[in-house]
Amino acid sequence: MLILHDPDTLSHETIELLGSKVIPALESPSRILAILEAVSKSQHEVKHIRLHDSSEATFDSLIELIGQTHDQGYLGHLKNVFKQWRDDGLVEECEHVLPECFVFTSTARTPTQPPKDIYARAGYYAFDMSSGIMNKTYVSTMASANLAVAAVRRLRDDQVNEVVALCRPPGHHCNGHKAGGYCYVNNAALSISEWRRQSPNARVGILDVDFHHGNGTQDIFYSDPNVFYTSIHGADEFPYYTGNEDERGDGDAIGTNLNLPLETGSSFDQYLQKLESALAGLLKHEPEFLLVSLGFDTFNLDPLGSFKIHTEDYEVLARTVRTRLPNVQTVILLEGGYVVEHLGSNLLSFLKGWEGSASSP
Ligand code: OKP
Ligand code: ZN
Repeated sequence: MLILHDPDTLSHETIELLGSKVIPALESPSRILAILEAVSKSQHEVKHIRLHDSSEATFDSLIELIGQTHDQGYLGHLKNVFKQWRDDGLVEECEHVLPECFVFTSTARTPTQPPKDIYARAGYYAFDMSSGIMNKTYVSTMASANLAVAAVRRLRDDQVNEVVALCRPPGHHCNGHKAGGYCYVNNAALSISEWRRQSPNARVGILDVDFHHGNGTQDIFYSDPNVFYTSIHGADEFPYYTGNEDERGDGDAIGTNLNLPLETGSSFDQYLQKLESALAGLLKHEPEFLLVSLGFDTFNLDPLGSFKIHTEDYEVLARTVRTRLPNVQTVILLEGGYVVEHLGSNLLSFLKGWEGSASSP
C-alpha cells in the first residue's frame, strides 16, 4: 500500500500538561520514526513528500484549502504566536507557548474578537493544554496537512483504492477555531475539501477509530448532510464534553453524525459490536469517498486509552471495514497512538487486514 510521509512532520516537539505535570508531549516525532522503521522492512511503498520543496502553486492551494475550514485569525495565530512571544521575551527559542486562560461563558456574551493580551490569545485559540506551540509547530502542521491533500491527489492520479498518510500532528480534535488534543489543523477536513474540488456534491463517510472522540471533525461537518461522521471512542474520556450518542447532527444533517461511546476496559469483541453499527451507518450513507481517522491509542498498553485491543485485532478491524465497504476510495490518516514500540506492528497488522480483503482498483 502507498504510505505518504513528509520529514517536516518530525520537527514539531512540544510539551503538555498531563495531570498536574508539564511533560514532553506523548505525541512525539518518535511515533513516526517507529512507523517508518517498521514499514521500511515491509512490502509497502513509502513515498516522501516535501511541502518545503513544493511549488508556490502547491503551497497557495494548500492555504486556500485550509482556509475553507480554519478562520484567518486562528491561522495567523498558529503562524505567528511563537515569534510574538519570543520577540516579547516571554519564551526562549527552545520553549513553548501554552495557554493560561480559556474562553468561558460566565458573561452573557461569547467574545467575537481575539483578546488584545498576547497571553490570553493562546487561550482564545485553544481548548486545552495539550496543544503547545513551539518554533516548528507551524512548519510541521502544514506538512501534515499537505499529506492529507497529497493522499487524495494520489487516489485520483494513481487510480489506487487507498492511500495512507502519516500525518503528524494529528487533526481530529481541532475545529476551525481552536487547537486541542495535539491537533492544530483538521487533516480529515482537508482531505475532504480536496476531494470536493472535483466532486463538490460527493457523499463522504468518516470512520474515526482513534480512542478519543474527534470533536473537531464532528463540529466541522455537524450541519453537512453529505458527510457522515461516525466514531467509536472511550466513554467519558478526553475530550470529555463531546461524543455522546445524542449528538446526531443539525438541520437536514440530522442522522449524519453517529457517536458510539464504548465503556473503558472494553474487549475487542465489544468493540466489534460498535464497529458493526458504525459500518451499518456508513453503508446506508453510500459514500463515494471514505476517510479513516486511524488511531492506535485503542491498543491495550496505551497510556491514554483503555480498551483491550491487541496487535492482531487491528487486522480483523481493517478487514471488517474493507469487506463491508469494498472499492470505496479511501484515505487513511494517522491520528493518535502513543506506545511507540508497538505502533509499527499495529499499523502493519491493520494494513494486512485491509489489503487482504476485497478491493481492486
Ligand atoms: C489526541 B488523540 C487525559 C489527558 C488528555 C490529551 C489527549 C489528546 C489525544 N487525562 N490529553 O485523539 O490521540
Ligand atoms: Zn486519541
